[in-house]
Amino acid sequence: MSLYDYLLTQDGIITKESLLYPFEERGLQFGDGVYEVIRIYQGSFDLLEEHIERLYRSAEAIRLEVPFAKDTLIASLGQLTEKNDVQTDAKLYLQVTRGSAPREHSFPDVPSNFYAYIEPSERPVSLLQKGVRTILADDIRWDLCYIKSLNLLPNILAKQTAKDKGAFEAILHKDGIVTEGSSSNVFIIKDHILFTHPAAKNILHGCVRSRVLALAPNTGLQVEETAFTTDQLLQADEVFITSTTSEIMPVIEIEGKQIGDGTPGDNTRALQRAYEKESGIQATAFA
Ligand code: PSZ
Repeated sequence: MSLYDYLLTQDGIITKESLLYPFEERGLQFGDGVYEVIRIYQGSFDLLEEHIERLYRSAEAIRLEVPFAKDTLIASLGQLTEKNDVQTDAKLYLQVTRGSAPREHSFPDVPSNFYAYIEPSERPVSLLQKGVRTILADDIRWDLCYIKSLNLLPNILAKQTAKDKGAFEAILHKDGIVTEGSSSNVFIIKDHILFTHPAAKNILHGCVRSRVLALAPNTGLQVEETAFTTDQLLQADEVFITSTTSEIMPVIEIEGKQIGDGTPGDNTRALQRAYEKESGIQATAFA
């Protein structure tokens, strides 16, 4: 048995090797489903209710039933961490798909498939300290990116292009307006004002994004949920991206152009510290 070998399904907790999906699974054939990634710090979930709320919103938006009531799901995820004896920093992946049935585009009359599993996941401490390089890419996705759907081809292609160019993330823009990253939300700071794209239908409403917006006034920043252009992005005093596993990740370069003096800015650092405190992280990356 390896670390964290148990997963949760609609039929209870089983071992990973006993999960057998039929070849006609709608997640596999259509990407017909939704998912979540939830942070675990030292065995405890972070932002659990926020992620569960978003899961149900995503599922409802594609007329998909989650095969648990919310409180049952939260309790079962707790049992999963206990069964796996999770003590470390980790992440939980969960997905719901429209079940297994002979391949036809329209909905089958079968139950949803659900699974959730846990993997060890260390905080990217060195990158959080130094910051990351990014590229720009066209946002070629559909209109409903607030749905955390399994259809991630444009995101995957943008991320691979970033990786090929030695960058950590691709910052997406539509007609010159920055939307979000391939797997993150994007923020800029200009003259002590924090800007990020509004929580509209064309971006994912990140759980870390919400926490950052709540913490920002305490660090002396004014908050504006207003979209900005790629020019404003490149001219910003500070830039960072956020996600469950990347937390608040400073961006020090975009398309080879340095942001500020090329090191993480003071406001970003203050937010990173506030974030660690808020999520109950014990070992600080910013001593
Ligand atoms: O482990 C990883 O690489 C993760 S865990 C979460 C993400 C990546 N990304 C989530 C995400 C996203 O996929 C898009 C398109 N926009 C924003 C985010 C940030 O969402 P939260 O803050 O909820 O993780």
